[in-house]
Amino acid sequence: MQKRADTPLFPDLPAGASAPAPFDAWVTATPGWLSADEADALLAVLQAELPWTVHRIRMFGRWVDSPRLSCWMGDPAASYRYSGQTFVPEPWHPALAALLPRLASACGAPFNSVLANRYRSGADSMGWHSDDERELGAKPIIASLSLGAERRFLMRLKADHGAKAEWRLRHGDLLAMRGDCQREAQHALPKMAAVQSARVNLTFRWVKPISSEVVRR
Ligand SMILES: [Mn+2]
Repeated sequence: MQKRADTPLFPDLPAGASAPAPFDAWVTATPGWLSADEADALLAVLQAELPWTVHRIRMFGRWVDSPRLSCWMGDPAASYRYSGQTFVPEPWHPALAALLPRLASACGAPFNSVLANRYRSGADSMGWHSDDERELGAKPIIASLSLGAERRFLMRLKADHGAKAEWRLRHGDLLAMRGDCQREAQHALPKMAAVQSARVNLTFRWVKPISSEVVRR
């Protein structure tokens, strides 16, 4: 792959614009996918009603508290097994279940679960990683719906950290990742000291269904 310059980044993706290659093959951004009114209502309901918790995550080989609040929700069949335990998602909040047909139609693929993340302010963040959990399969389609505070979303190639793209994700924006995005690239949500308010990010996924005999809610 051609070596790319470290700059310019992609400071402000206008409506309908696509990312530079090779990221354009993997990422589609749709600014204002939800109207401001819809986004306002959804943000208020989710902040108040989702059972937000601090997840333990593995980063650079260590288990640490995730630097954000999370909630994992979905179909019982979206459960997965890890270290002999079965992890079962929370039942769908109706406001999220109602979005599923629209998301499936926008992305051309169904979703059976959502990892919701709440960044309380610009001090909450997420470091470089890929969404490469085994239960998502080899080429997952992940739909990321942003609500609340505008945040920077960064992507870089695993093989060349200088090859980067950047988006500004705003209230109501949808960003879909597909193809080899998780295999070839990493993404991050950096801290932004000036941001005082919360961002809720909904990442819809398809988890390979496991047998209903294994799953009891
Ligand atoms: Mn991620």
